Amino acid sequence: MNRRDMLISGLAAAGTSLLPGNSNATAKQNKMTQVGVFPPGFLWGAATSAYQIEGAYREDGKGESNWDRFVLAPGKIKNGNTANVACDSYHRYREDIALLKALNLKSYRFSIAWTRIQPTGIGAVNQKGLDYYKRLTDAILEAGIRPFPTLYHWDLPQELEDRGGWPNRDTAYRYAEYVDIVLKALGDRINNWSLFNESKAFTQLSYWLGVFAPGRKDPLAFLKATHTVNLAHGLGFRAIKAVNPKINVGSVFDVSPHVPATDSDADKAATSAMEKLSNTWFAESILTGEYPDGVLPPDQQAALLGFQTGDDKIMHADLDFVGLNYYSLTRVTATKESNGIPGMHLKADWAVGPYEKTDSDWVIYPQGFYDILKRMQLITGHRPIEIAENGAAYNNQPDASGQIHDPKRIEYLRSHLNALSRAIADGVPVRAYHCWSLMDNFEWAEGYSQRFGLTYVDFENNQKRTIKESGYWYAKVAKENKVI
Ligand code: GCO
Repeated sequence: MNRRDMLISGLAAAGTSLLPGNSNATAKQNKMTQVGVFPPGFLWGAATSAYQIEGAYREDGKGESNWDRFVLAPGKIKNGNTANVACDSYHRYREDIALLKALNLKSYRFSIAWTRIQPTGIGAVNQKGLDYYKRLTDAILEAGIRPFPTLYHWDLPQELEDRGGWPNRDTAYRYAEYVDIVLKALGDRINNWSLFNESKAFTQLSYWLGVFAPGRKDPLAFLKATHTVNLAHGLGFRAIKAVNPKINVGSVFDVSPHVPATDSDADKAATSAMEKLSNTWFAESILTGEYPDGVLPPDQQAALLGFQTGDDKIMHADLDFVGLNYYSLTRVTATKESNGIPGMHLKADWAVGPYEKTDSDWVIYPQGFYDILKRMQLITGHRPIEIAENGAAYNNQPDASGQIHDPKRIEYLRSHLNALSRAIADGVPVRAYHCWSLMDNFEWAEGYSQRFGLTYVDFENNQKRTIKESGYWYAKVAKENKVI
């Protein structure tokens, strides 16, 4: 199952009249600003994550993660792939930093594997793991690039998964301890940290839909997981500030404009609820200490989440910046049957509509990038925004001369960067853009079947990296600070 086929897929193609379009206001603004031109000092980067690129899954004292375990279960990952080796970036990180340099990038978003730092997620620190991230960070800094780590990009120590994973409230406290260890070791050389990657995606896909590790299909466990993750945000935020209050702390949220499948009242109401559960359930709750109304039945909410007195204070974190990931659009339909969340009768899907799609079957909708930035600004306010991910899967292979022509990725990036520049011109304070991804890598349940990289990785032939045509194009954009 494509991991983005949220809830039940297979929505009948519906009319498009309700899709957010190019408003007149936007058209007017376009005339006044130069589309595709970015403010001076705008930061260009690329993103990866530990489990997707590092490999070395048992090296230097690393413990087992939930993904190390999950990939072994038959039928969970396309072609039975694992990330035991992945891009072998654990050993080739210098090569990968050289790629960033060749692409003229000034920010590298990577993630830290908890299991390298605390093999079981509890107690004992593995010094070799900390040393690895020190070496990596120092090499990034030497290259004149900003290190921009994410503390949690989905690879939970298996021991903690065995103890209940994110639905278990205690995991939030384990997470804060891990954050404290990492910051004490690396806080002297890294100034910007993200607490989590895509809280919505991993809680839904791991505990509700069962397509990510550990593969549970339990909507009520999912709700509990969302609350634990929100608590972990507040605890992690304060753990970092206790090490050094000057360090900037943010978190990365995956966001998508939600549109009703038809203009019926039922579809509109369903869209409003699902939109909040997806876009604001984490960001707004963390920033305000309160969950948005209109998602769960008020009289059941505390019990469903395991919300205890004082949790509003624990989960509250006045983040210094917000990371946003944008890929596609979500369409929502009201249904008769429940989707397992009390009070919710709907299904949502983002792979429908009369649009062109990427190779992973995701609808291409650049206007959605503009729309969601304007929407999220209502929640994030004055805080600087960093685009932590945006990109597309196109599976072009090397031609006879070994070059990779991927014109559709260039087109995808061009249209999305143009939309981003319009949002900035219209007042959304975005200061950085990271393309997903620096290189082809392990795409979770899709294994190696989907290539998101600016760089081609030959997984069969010694991991050879080759910059794609889109990589050269993006390098020029980064250098000139404008879309070409
Ligand atoms: C995500 C993750 C990445 C993915 C990328 C493409 O957004 O799901 O942060 O790990 O690989 O988004 O699916």
